[in-house]
Amino acid sequence: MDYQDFFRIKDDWNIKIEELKDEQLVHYGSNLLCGNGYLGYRGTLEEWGKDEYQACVITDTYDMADGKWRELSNSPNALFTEVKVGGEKLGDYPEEDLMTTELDFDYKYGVFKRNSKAKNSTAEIVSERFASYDNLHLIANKYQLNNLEEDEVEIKLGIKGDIWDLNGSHLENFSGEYDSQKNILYLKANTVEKNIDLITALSFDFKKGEIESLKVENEEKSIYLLLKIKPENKLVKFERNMLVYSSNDLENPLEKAVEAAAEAAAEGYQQLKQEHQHVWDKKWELMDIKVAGNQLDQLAVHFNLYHNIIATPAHSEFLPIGARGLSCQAYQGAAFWDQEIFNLPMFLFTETETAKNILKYRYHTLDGARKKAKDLGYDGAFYAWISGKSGQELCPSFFFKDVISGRKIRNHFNDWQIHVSPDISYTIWKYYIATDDLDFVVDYGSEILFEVARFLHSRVHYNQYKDQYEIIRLLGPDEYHENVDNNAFTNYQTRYALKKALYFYYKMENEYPEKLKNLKEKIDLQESEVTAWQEIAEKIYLPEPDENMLIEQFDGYFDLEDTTAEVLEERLIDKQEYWGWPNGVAVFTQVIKQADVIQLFTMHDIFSEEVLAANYDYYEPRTQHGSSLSPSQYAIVAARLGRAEEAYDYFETSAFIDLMSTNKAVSGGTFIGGVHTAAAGGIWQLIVNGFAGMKVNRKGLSFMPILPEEWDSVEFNLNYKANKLKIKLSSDSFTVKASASNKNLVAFKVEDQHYKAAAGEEINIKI
Ligand code: IFM
Repeated sequence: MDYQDFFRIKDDWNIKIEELKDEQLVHYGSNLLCGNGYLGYRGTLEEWGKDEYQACVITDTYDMADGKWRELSNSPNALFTEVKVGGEKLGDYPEEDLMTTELDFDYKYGVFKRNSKAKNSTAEIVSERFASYDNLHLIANKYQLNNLEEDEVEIKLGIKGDIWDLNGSHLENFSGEYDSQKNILYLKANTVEKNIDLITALSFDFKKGEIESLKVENEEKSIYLLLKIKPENKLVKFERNMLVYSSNDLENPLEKAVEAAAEAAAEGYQQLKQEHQHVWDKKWELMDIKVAGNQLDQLAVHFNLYHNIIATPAHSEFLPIGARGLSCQAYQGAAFWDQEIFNLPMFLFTETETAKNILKYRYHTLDGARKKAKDLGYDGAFYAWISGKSGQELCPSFFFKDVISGRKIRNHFNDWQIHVSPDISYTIWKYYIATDDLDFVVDYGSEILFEVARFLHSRVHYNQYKDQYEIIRLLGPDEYHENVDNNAFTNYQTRYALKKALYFYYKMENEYPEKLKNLKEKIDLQESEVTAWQEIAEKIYLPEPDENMLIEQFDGYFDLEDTTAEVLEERLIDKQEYWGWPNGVAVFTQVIKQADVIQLFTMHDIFSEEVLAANYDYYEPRTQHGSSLSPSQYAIVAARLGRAEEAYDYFETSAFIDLMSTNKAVSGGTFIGGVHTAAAGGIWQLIVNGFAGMKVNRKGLSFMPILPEEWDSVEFNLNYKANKLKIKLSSDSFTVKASASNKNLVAFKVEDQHYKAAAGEEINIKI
């Protein structure tokens, strides 16, 4: 497959789609998403509707419409537009051959542009929009009709409530109004389950063209204006603003939406855009990664960084990052382990406050995790596999269906995939060593650490014959093998989580005895529990490298049929078949869905290079990369092994998952399309932890740089313990420049040498 089948490169930040392909509509909608962590407006044309996957996903609107999936709701579409020129329809409708369209997306500022030319006349539609970072509730749009040969243009614009929903319609009780004084329309509705009010408002302002008549049309779920316009110098041009507020945002969302719509109209598109760009400029100062020597890769890096940023509700400490961000309703707009292990690291070393917010979200959802533990007969906090706002488990027990028999499949992601809890503890530790923010750990993190330790205590089994603790009946990162015992990744994570809980318990005992006392009272923590954590941490079974240096992914893995994903592919009766539990083609084989032992290596620096190499060589041919999380982790280990070109191949696989739509949009009958935000976050890790070889642990900050030959250099920024560093890596040099505003000397290691960078100092190292 060639990238040009999907897009063209315009420059380092912009892609171009020269001709729309009907079969790529899902893909455009997701990839060309305007978003800001509050909303995600899919990359669709103004005349499109639900058949073209038009949707605008709104954060914090969890609701269940079909009795099964609790997911984010979509807002009605206030950018809807239908045009008739001289009585003839004008627009680029799939399967109607009226126009040709070129799309352009700017990943620097999240600006979507279209340029459509009529086939049978000189008319053009040109429009542009962005989801503002200055006012998160706003999408600003300018829309223009050019070269009109006719004197009469009819425009239907307004707010369309009939939109694409994945699992049932979330809104009811629609009522719309038009305020002719202010030129503002609004549509009010509420969600069907939780009764959240959702207001969509629209202000507009004609800049060219005279409104000759205006009629309001109310439909069941929509409100429109039918306008007759006289073009001015063959032009019609208007600006408009879509505003969305919900009753979860504030008490009177209607008043606010109307007020904000009027304010936006008064400011005008250009001014709004400048304010929005200013916020992005500040973000890119911290988060940009510059790749020299390959413009396609640079563009792909920008694409991925952009999507990781807009998926993240940085404005709130109460909301999760969805596995598909706000690109659609798939994966319920909810957090998986992806959030801490894939999305967060980029923020941790750039926009640290956002990393803190993400962890605070886990603090605020402790009750949901406690409930899950209790419901399943455990103690402490068992974090949801799929976590929405409350933290209660959103993962339905029946997720996939057997596409051959049509019968539903009981998956155990919700009760056996336990590593999400220690993954959160792991990340609290990483946050602590990268920021020295002990206050956060004492005030928030410690409660999570203790409750997770408690959960793990109640989840492990003591094997009296071996005098060791084991974890039976679980699934690790590789989701094709459910119901296994002693998944290496999970067992190592468990020990880690227990040790970090103990570390902070004793630290607080010494340094914050009063706070520890209060917390112990709050969660009724007993000394005997802490003693037990110590014992489990010492005696938990940790699969060690065997005589071939191999770590067994779980008990008995090496006894399974040894084959490859390609062979299994041929055994499929139906291409859509689910490969995992209980009897999918991979279950009784060594073929794994995603990095598992390799995931352990990217997160724990405790194994020798020999062990890394042996396991990489073993597991790599057996990994299907059926999860978008997988390639970035293989790339990191490949880079650590000095295999720059293999790492680069995995970079390409990971970076283009969405750009070239390589992952399936439907699995086991369930829609799983949309932007793969973990892969997007994985690109940052792959470059920083892989090619630059950055590690941050108690020993400090270190790098093992290696550059693929396709690139001349890579540059990125780090925020490490509140000091800023600019890093530049080329094939023979590694440069660290400490910001002049740094308060401390920054110590770091490159390969085997130690360095210290004073404020303003630049250190060039030959590699
Ligand atoms: O969390 C992942 C999991 O590891 C693989 N399946 C998809 C989930 C969401 O991205």
